[in-house]
Amino acid sequence: MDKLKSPIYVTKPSLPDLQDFLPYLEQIWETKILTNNGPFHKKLESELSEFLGVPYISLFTNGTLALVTALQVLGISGEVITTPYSFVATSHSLLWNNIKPVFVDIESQFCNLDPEKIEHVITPETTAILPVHVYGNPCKVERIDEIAKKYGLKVIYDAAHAFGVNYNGQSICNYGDISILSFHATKVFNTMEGGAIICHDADTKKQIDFLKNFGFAGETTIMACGINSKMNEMQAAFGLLQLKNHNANNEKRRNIDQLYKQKLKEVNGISFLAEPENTTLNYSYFPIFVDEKKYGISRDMLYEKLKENGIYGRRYFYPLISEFQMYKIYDSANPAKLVNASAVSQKVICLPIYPDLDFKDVEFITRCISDYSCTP
Ligand code: T4K
Repeated sequence: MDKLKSPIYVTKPSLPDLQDFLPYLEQIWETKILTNNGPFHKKLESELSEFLGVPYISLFTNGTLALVTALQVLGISGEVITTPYSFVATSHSLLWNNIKPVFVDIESQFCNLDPEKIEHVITPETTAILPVHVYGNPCKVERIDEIAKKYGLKVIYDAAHAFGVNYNGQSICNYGDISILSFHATKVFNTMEGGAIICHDADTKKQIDFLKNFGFAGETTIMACGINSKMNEMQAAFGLLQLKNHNANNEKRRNIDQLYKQKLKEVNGISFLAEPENTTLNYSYFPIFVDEKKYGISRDMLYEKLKENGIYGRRYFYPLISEFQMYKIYDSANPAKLVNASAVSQKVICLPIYPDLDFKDVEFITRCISDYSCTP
């Protein structure tokens, strides 16, 4: 089999044309407005609000600080129910707020927090639920909402993977009390680093804007112990250009997703996620799941063999958050209670997917995978 000329990584960020960025830079150089709610920041907030169909959005330096601030603005404390199957930033945001994470298992269909396991772990200390729309597939939002209402809990969605995802004809970010997005280089919409909080009312947005600017509520007034997590003007200008290309990029991702599915559907022991109903996806990740018995070699052996061929997939999310030393101390981190998450985490490889990924490369990747298959 032919070797690749250059490695293929799990993702490659999309960039606007450099020529198109220059006028934005010239404006920044001319005005000397570099940050603190400048014109590009304001414009990106307004364009994103319209593009996504969300009422209020506040831009951040990154998704992690957006999460930390989302918890603060809602006054979350005590215990929060969350998923172990995510990037570690999800749980870290709780620890930064002195909140105890309570891990609950996932459902295996879409790898999201299983709402049916939430009620068993609610205690008088529980104040909120922090689910993740893993790989951009919507959580069971109606059921989560129902449970939250019954127990008077807040819901903060980590929608870091879910930029542009619509569910039942509206942005997935409109569900819950608050959602956060990540605009990191590896995400479908990137501002190099970046993130956002989406909320439902003007007053919450105002409080968030105070919190991301040290807590200043005027020149001489501090309303809380805020932090500095404002997006700067270069990032915001970059984001304005990125937005123009988003739909075309999403279409390219969709085609790659279809090609993977077509090429891998016959490979014994390799499965992928079904498409959720009533959902417009963003094709941010392409996870496959390796059933060692049927496939013939383990997930890790396939992962290494792909690397030998220059294909750098990622095992998102292995290890589970609950398996990291700092989280093992919690009762809820016991693997016996996280059966689905543990199993999925041992099987997953996210294959490369990004708009500029060549169809020939997708075919090469799928050939590498089918060549290692072995029928029992
Ligand atoms: N919640 C969830 C559910 C998340 O997944 C994340 C972040 C967050 C919250 C926090 O949001 P942020 O604070 O990050 O905005 C990456 C990202 O760093 C992280 O943003 C992301 N999730 C996580 C799932 O993946 P790594 O350590 O796997 O990234 P890295 O640097 O190995 O990049 C992967 C590949 O992408 C590289 O092999 C090559 C390519 N790449 C990467 C970068 C950074 C590029 O081509 N150019 C680049 O600039 O964590």
